[in-house]
Amino acid sequence: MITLAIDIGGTKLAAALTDAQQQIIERRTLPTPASKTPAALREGLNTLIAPFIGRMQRVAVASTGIIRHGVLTALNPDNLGGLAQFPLTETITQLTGLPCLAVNDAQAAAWAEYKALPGGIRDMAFITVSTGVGGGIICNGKLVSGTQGLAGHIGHTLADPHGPLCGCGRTGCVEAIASGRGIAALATDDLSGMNAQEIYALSLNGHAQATRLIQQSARTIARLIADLKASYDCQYVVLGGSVGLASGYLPLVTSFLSQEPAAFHTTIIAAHYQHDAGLLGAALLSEGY
Ligand code: ADP
Ligand code: BMX
Ligand code: ZN
Repeated sequence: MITLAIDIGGTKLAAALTDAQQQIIERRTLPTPASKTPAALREGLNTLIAPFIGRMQRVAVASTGIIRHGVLTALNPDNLGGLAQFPLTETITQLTGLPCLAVNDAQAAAWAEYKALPGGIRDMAFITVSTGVGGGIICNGKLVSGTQGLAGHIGHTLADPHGPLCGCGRTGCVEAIASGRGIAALATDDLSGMNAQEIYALSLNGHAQATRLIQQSARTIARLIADLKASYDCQYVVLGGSVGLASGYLPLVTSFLSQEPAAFHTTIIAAHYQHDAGLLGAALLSEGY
C-alpha cells in the first residue's frame, strides 16, 4: 500500500510517498505558512498534497502540537499559533478523500527510531531540537501518548525558574532556552533578528555570543536527558530536528551529560532516519489503521 506521509513543523511542511517497505518514493518540502491561521494551514496543506493526489491509498500525518482525536491544538502558539482546535484529519480527508491518521511529530519520530534500534531495548526517548523542543517516550516497548495526547511534551518541563517566558505560558521551559526559536529569541546585539541556523553557523566560526547560546541550548538538553534517565531509566536517547542534527551539537550534549553523575548517563545517538523520522513514524503507525 502507498502512504502519503506528512510532517507539519513550526518551520517546514514535508510530504513523502512511502511504499509498503517504508521506503520514500518521492518527497517535497514547503515552508510552514507565515500567517499561521487555520485558512493558511489548510491552503499550505492543499499545495503540499496536490502533486500526490490519486497516487496513494491513505495519509499519515506527524504534526507539531497536541493531537487529540485527529484535532490539532498548539501547546506553544508561538510555534503554530491561531490553531486552537484545527480539524487536521478531517481537513486532510476533505482534501484527499482518503482515511488519515494524525500523531504528534515527536511521538511519531520516536516510534520510527525505536524500531531502528537494536533488539532488546525497551525504554528510549526521542528529542527533537527544532523550531520547538519535542519529545516522544517509549516505555516498556510502548509509545506513550497519554489520555490527553500531552505525554512526551518534555520541551515544557522546567529548565530555569528565572528563565524566559515560554509561549506555552510557563516560565523557563527547556523549549524557551534550547529550541531554534528560543535560541533566536535570546540573541542580542549583532545577532538580533537572526534565526538559529545563522546563529549556529556563527558559533562554528567561534563567534562568542553565538557559541554561548548554542552551548546553553546543548547544556539544557543534557540536563533534560539526565531528568529523563532519572524518570524512567531510558537506555537510549535519540536526537533529531535541524538543531539536534546540526554538526557538533550531539557531541556537545554528550559532553555536558558526562558532567552529571554517572547514574544519570545514557547513550545519546543521532536519529537513524535523520530529518525523515517523523514522516516514517507516521507511515509506520498508520499500518493497519
Ligand atoms: P520543524 O521545526 O519545522 O520540524 P526543523 O527541524 O528544520 O523544522 O527546525 C527548524 C529550526 O532549526 C529553525 O529554528 C532553524 O533556524 C533551525 N535550523 C535549520 N537548519 C539548521 C542548521 N543547519 N543548523 C542549526 N539550526 C538549523
Ligand atoms: C512544541 C509543541 C510540540 C512539538 C514541539 C516540536 C506546538 C505547536 N508544538 O513543543 O507539540 O512536538 O514543539 O515541534 O505546541 P517542531 O515544530 O519543532 O518540530
Ligand atoms: Zn513551555
